[in-house]
Amino acid sequence: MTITLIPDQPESPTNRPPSMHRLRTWLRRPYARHILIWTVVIGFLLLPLAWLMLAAMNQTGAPASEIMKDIEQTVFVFTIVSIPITAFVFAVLLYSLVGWKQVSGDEPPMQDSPAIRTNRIGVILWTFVSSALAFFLVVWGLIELAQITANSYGTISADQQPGDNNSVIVNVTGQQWVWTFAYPQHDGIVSNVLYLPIDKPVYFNVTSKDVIHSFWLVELGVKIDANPGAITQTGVTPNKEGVFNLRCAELCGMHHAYMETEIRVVSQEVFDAWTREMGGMRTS
Ligand SMILES: [Cu+2]
Repeated sequence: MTITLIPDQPESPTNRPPSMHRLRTWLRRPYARHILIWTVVIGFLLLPLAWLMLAAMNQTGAPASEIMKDIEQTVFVFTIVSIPITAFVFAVLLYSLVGWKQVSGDEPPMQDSPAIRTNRIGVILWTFVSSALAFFLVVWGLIELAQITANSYGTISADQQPGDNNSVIVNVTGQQWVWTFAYPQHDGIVSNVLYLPIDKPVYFNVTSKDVIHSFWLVELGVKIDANPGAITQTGVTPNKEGVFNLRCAELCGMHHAYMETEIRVVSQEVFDAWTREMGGMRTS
């Protein structure tokens, strides 16, 4: 029995050329160059996404608080940081869809140069780059989370909230399918529209009468569960006057989609006038 040696031996651990040489050979392949060019092109095409997202979020008047500003900044940075990897994945996808078609017929394609998956430099490079990007996102996320928690006054229980004139306490109750806001510092007036004075810390004590709801101040970047039998705390300092949206963000039954109302962020004078006016129609 004779053994015929095929001239183009497939690469194996014993005849593998050095990593750098194989990387250069791989980069010389026309498709490798195409994928890299497409990565750059798609990357630039995806860039406007970051601004588009902000425009969509700001349509109804956001950011109306520091918290929302932090959230928007995070969305923006995360979009930018994920663009290189997204662009590369799309470039490979595009090549697989369009470029790969050129290999046709029954013959399997020849191995035209060394495989990239076993290339030490290549493996180290992409592991390092994707890990560095992921690490940056984790660190950014943790810092922003701490910032947002500080701006929403963490979870300060009702008996520890400053009951002075420099802040507003609002007791929020969700029920199928309305929101009710009680102002204990202002003779317990009750409203179905959330009035807030500008530039003053607001503390919310949130609860529910029936099922789980979610108290979402859209343009102010606040969202917390409203649970029956429990009180959840959060807060915000509105820094923009205007009319904003308050929605329920937890599927809570048939009319969940209509469980929304207005947030009116007004000047201190308007707020005081409103509380005086509402004082006359006290329900508590
Ligand atoms: Cu609800």
